[in-house]
Order: sequence, then structure tokens, then C-alpha cells
Amino acid sequence: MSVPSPTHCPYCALQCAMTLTPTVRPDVVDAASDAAPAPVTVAGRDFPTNRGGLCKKGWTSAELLRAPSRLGAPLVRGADGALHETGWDEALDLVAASVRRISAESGADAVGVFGGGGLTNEKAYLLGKFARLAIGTSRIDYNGRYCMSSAAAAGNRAFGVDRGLPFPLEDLDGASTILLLGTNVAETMPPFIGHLAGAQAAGGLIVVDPRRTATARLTEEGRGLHVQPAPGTDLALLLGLIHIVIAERLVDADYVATRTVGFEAVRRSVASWWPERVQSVTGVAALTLRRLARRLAGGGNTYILTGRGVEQHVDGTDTATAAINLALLLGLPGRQGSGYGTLTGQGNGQGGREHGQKCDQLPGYRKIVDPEARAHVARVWGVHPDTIPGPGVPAVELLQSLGRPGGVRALLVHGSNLVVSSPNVAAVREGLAALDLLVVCDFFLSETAALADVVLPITQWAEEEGTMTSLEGRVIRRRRAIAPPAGVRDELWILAELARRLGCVATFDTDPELVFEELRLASEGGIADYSGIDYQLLDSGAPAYWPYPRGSAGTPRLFADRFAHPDGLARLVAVSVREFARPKPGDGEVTLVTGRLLEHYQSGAQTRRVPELLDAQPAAFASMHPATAERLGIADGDPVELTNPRGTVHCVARLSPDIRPDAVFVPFHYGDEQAANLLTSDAVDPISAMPEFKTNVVRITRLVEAGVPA
Ligand SMILES: Nc1nc2c(c(=O)[nH]1)N[C@H]1C(S)=C(S)[C@@H](COP(=O)(O)OP(=O)(O)OC[C@H]3O[C@@H](n4cnc5c(=O)[nH]c(N)nc54)[C@H](O)[C@@H]3O)O[C@H]1N2
Ligand SMILES: Nc1nc2c(c(=O)[nH]1)N[C@H]1C(S)=C(S)[C@@H](COP(=O)(O)OP(=O)(O)OC[C@H]3O[C@@H](n4cnc5c(=O)[nH]c(N)nc54)[C@H](O)[C@@H]3O)O[C@H]1N2
Ligand code: SF4
Ligand SMILES: [Mo]
Repeated sequence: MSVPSPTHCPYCALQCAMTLTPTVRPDVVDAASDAAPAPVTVAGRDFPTNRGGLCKKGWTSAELLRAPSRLGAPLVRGADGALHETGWDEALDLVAASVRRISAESGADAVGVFGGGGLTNEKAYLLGKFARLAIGTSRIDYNGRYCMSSAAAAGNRAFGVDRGLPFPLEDLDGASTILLLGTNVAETMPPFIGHLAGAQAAGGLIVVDPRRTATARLTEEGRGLHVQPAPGTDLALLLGLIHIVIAERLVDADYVATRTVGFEAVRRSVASWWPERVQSVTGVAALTLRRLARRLAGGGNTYILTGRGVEQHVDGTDTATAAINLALLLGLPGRQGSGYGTLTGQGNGQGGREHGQKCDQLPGYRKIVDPEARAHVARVWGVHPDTIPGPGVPAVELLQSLGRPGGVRALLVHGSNLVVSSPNVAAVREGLAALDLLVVCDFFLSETAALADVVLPITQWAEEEGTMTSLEGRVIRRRRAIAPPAGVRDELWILAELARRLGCVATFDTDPELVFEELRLASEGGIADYSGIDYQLLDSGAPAYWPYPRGSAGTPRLFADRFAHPDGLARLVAVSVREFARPKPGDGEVTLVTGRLLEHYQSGAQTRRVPELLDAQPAAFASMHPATAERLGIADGDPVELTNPRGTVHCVARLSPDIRPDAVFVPFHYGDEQAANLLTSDAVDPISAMPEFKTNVVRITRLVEAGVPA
């Protein structure tokens, strides 16, 4: 009989609840083919975040389980240069032997590991342990560097802790004012918009985006305000709002005095950002800025939320910091019914940044340089603290070292299609080509896997057990609904098998529950303390928000009494606009803005394999204002070339009055010559090491036909 499994969506951090019901006998493995129906049906399940709703990606997620392009056996590159199917022992022996050889020749740091925010907590934890103990390398980082790092850095320095939303999402329902800075939730987390209804009804939904997005349109008809600043000017905008809040005495003085430090420096730092100056930088009218500041201060229950649009910049940490400063001056964080948060993106973007796949981190959000943290984790791992390597380097620097003298010679990739999603991908392609060994674990031959020497096919979400931590900091269960195809393996098993072949004596459990039990111990006493959570608790459906120390009931809301710094106070950190942080468009150039479409997820490695999603958005396009198009002699549907010193992208023009005339938008979901990241810079934020994904400078020309300049 088919037993329905309550689980959550494989994609984004909203982790919508769904029920999977097998359409085949769950223990029977059928072959993938064009004709094979999805082996499970998907139904939305009631849950506080999605309330039964799912987006298109969630609804169609099961189609990938038997997709004809799914990998069914390990692949190894042969002498003929092509990938060939092989057995698991052969593939794992080859990886282990190559890793040993490279490590012996050039040191363990010549072997790099690249993780992902889509991995379960168990996989992320075991991957960090595998890198440090089985390989002995410090060179591990992950794609969350591209995603969460700026907001995380800002949260850590202001609050002393980084939990994306320090309150349950449902709290937003009671808001009368919500400021959304650089996030297009209507496309990136559709069921989320249900939580904006209260603010809309109160006329208080405020969306800051250079494009009139589906989210911006939710403000129409008196439901709020869309503010459309020039890309990359949010820091100036926020300094301007803070200036007004201070000048008009809208500051919550009591709160600032009792719960924060640093006010004087912030006051001084915004003194010169009077509204007219901000208007000249951002293009947002001074009058609008004043209205906005007053609404935020007097608009009842108020939330300020940031997304990638303000964070993925070379000044992303400072911009997120300015958003937090504004929230603190208004007395929002920690007050019931108001707050600040960042909307974490990947399925396990929150848990993925807590358990040790970051270059500077050990499980429980511990710092790898902290002797006490090292001693604690070493005890759990049964090793001497000195065997744990020190800090490594963040993702972009790791990739820049590929194939270079003293750099990484072998790379193991778990959960990222980095040759599509990394900045300046032309340079990344060169780096990957210069490697001695590239190993990719994936379900599909992604663009990155296609370049690998060894590809290891793994189970998908509906075929595995584990836990994820949603954007709320709530730990939830992923449950197995069906058996995987015969040729694929669980990633925990792969790590354990490789560790054994590398002669590592530490324990690598393959049962996710046992791995979680170890993670609990490793996280105990850390910032992200999971020690009070177990599978039984999660299976009961009880909400489990971290920190959840043993014997406690977890922490749905943080900061009610104190912030996580030792003195309990939040830090107001003065930040300023760095004039030359990013190149400005010259004559004939426009600012390239990148981001997402509803239908595709990230690099598109998964969603471009779902026919319904691909048909709806088959290829990259350049969205531009009709005025810009006219200036450049471009008509709707024309093939165009976008170019800058880093690379060239060919796509078609789509005209839309919804984007500012000084910007062009290209989604980053496509590979090869359509990869928007051929044009993005690998310059990074000095604090978070987040690359500049959101604003780059390009030239656009019309092509007579694809590939031929006009
Ligand atoms: N459909 C879909 N949903 C997803 C994902 C996906 O790939 N596809 N990915 C998930 C992940 S990992 C993430 S991180 C989230 C991201 O979720 P979002 O942050 O909502 O996504 P983005 O589209 O990257 O960026 C949001 C908006 O920022 C705007 N923007 C660009 N530059 C600027 C700027 O300088 N200032 C301001 N104020 N805005 C700017 C863009 O126009 C865009 O509308 O989505 C998650 N959900
Ligand atoms: N220009 C531009 N670039 C961007 C962004 C942007 O806004 N603009 N956004 C950035 C952001 S926020 C993010 S999060 C990144 C994401 O970009 P990527 O890191 O490329 O993320 P995905 O496309 O989700 O790639 C995940 C890969 O791992 C596979 N996979 C899924 N689950 C698992 C698993 O459990 N184990 C293993 N081993 N593999 C798995 C999938 O099939 C897929 O091939 O892109 C970044 N790049
Ligand atoms: S919003 Fe995110 S979690 Fe929900 S169904 Fe869509 S992709 Fe899945
Ligand atoms: Mo992300």
C-alpha cells in the first residue's frame, strides 16, 4: 500500500510542506524513461509558512525523480576524453587514490571541497568533518558565500548571532508596515506573499527594487509604495532614511539607550546624507524618502526585511548593516510584532551555514579559530584538536586558486553548479580546466558535472531522510517516500566510503539519524545549539527553532530581553558609502542587474529539466526599458549581445516599462553562452567575501540575427 509521506519541497528556504504519495510500490525501483510517470504525487500540506500552497517548482518537483537525464551510474572520464559509466568501487577507488596522491605531493590544502546550501544538515555536517579529518584540508567553502554571507556578517556584528528571521514567519501577518529591500518574494517564494496581506490592507507594503516586479505590484491600489532607486544605491538610500529618522526625532530613544551601543558614531555618519543629496544619488524623491521614514516610524507593527538585491554587492555587508541600524533606531528588533530579518534563499541556506562547511567555521556556528570551539568539536570527533586544520579561504578566493601554484589541484563539489552560478565564470572555467581532479556529486550532468573527471550520482530529496533548517531557523524533517533507482547512492554513504578509503579512523555514520545525534553533540553549547532536538521531536510536528539547548523548548523569537553579544546589547555600526566601490556606467553603457524568475531555480540544473518550467522560460533574455531600447536601436525580440571585458552573452531583448532606463535585467538561470555570470565581477565585499552579482556594467548591441552584429 502507498503510504503518504509528509515532507518539504526540495527547493527554496521557505521549505513549503508537501505530502508525497507513491504511485508505485515504494520498495520497487522502476527505470527512468520518457514515458515513466512521476513515482510520487505531490500535494501541498498545511504548515504555518505555506498554508498548503506551493509554487510551480514545488508542484513539478517530482518530475525529476524519473527524468530521462537522471544519472544512474558513476561516470569516469576515459582516455578518449569522454565520460563512461563505471562501478561504484572503481569510481570511489579512483577518487581516493587521486586525492591521496595530490595530497602527498602538494599537501592536503591542494584538495578543495565546495559545498551547498541545499544539503541537509546531516550532509553539511558530515562534509565539513570529511574535509577536515578525512582529507585534512582547510580548503572548504560553499555556495552560501554567494547567497547569505553579507546578511550573515551584518547580523553577526549587530546582534551577535545570525538567524535569518529571528521570529516565526507568521508574525508578519500582524504587521501594518513591511519594508522589503531588494527581494522579489512574489517570484522567489510565492506562498510567502500570504504573510504580506496585513501590511497591504494597512497600505504599508513598501518595496525597494529598481524593477517593478511582481512583488512591487503588490503595493498598487493603495496597498503601499514601490520605491525604484538606481541599482547599487541602497546604502545611500538607507543612510538617508536614518538621517531623516534622527533629524525628525523619530528615534526610539529609550530603546537605543537601553538596548544598543554606538548611536553617536551612526548619528555623525549620516549627518551629510540629507534627503536632497540622497535623491541625487538614488533618484528617489526627497519627499518620498520623508514619507517613507515617517511611515516606518509611525506605521504600527513594522518589519524591515532584506533580500539578495541589497546584499549581493561589494558593499552588501554595510548595506545590510544600515538596514539593521534603521531597525534598531526605530526599536524594532526583539519587540513583539516588529523586527528585522533577512530572507534566506536555499532550501537549507540557514542550516547549511551552521554546521561546518564554511571555511571559518565548526559545527554549531562555532569559530574555527576559537581554541574552546576546537577542543569541543575535537572531543566529539574523537581526535586531538591539532588535527583540525585552521581557517581556509572563502568561495571566490578558493575558485581563484584552482590550478594555480600553491592553489587547489583537486576539487570535490557537493551541491553547486558553480560553473553557472559563480561570478566571472569564464575564469572559473579556466580554473576547472587546470585541475588535476574534479569530482562532482549530483543527480544530473549539470554544466559543472559535465566538466568533471568523476561524477557520482546521488539520491534525491524524496528518496532520503534528513533535516533542513528553514528561513525561520526552524528545523524540519525531510522524509523518504520512495526507493532510489538502483545505481545511485546516498551522499552520506559516499563520504563514509571515501573516508574509509582515505584511511580516516573517525566515525562516518551513514544513517542520517545517527549523524544528527552526533551533530547535536557537536553543536551543543554553540550559537546554533541543536542539542535538544531529535528526530522523534521533529516527527511529532513540534516546532523546533534554534537555539534549542538540551532540556529547553527552543527559541521561536530571539532578542526579547537581550542580544547575543556578551553584554546583551546590539551594535549600531557606522557605515559609509565607498565612492569607488563599483564602476559606474560610461557613455553607451548600462548597469546589468541579475536575479531570478519564478520558473527556474538557481543555475537551472534542476528546473531546466522540467519541460513545463523550461517551456515557460526557455532561454535567457535582456529585459530593458523601451527608452533604452530606442536609444540603442533595439526592438522587442531582437537578438542582442551584452558585453564587457569579462565576457559576452547572447540573448534576446524583451522590452518592459517596469525596469529603470539605466538598467538591464538578465536572469542567471542559464548555462554556457547564456550565463549571466560571464559578465559579473569577482570583486568581493571586504567583510563577507560576497561577490558583486547585482550591479555590473555592460554594453548592449543589436545583432542582425543570432551571432551577427548589426
Ligand atoms: N524562482 C526562484 N526562487 C528562488 C530561487 C531561484 O533561483 N528561483 N532561489 C532561492 C535563493 S537561493 C535565494 S538567495 C532567493 C533570492 O530571492 P530574492 O532576493 O527575492 O531574488 P533575486 O531575484 O536575486 O533579487 C531580488 C530583487 O533584487 C532586485 N535588485 C537587483 N539589484 C538591486 C539593487 O541594487 N537594489 C535593490 N533594492 N534591489 C535590487 C532585483 O531586481 C530582484 O527583483 O530566492 C530563493 N527562491
Ligand atoms: N548573477 C548571479 N549569480 C548568482 C546569483 C544571482 O542572484 N545572480 N545568486 C547566487 C545565489 S543566492 C546562490 S544560492 C547560488 C546558487 O547557485 P548554485 O550553487 O549553482 O545552486 P544550484 O543551481 O541549486 O546547484 C545545485 C546543484 O547541486 C545539485 N544538488 C541539489 N541537491 C543536492 C544534494 O543534496 N547534494 C548534491 N551533491 N547535489 C545536489 C543540483 O542538481 C545542482 O546541480 O547562485 C548564486 N549566483
Ligand atoms: S516557494 Fe520554495 S519551497 Fe515553496 S514550493 Fe516554491 S520552491 Fe518550493
Ligand atoms: Mo541563494
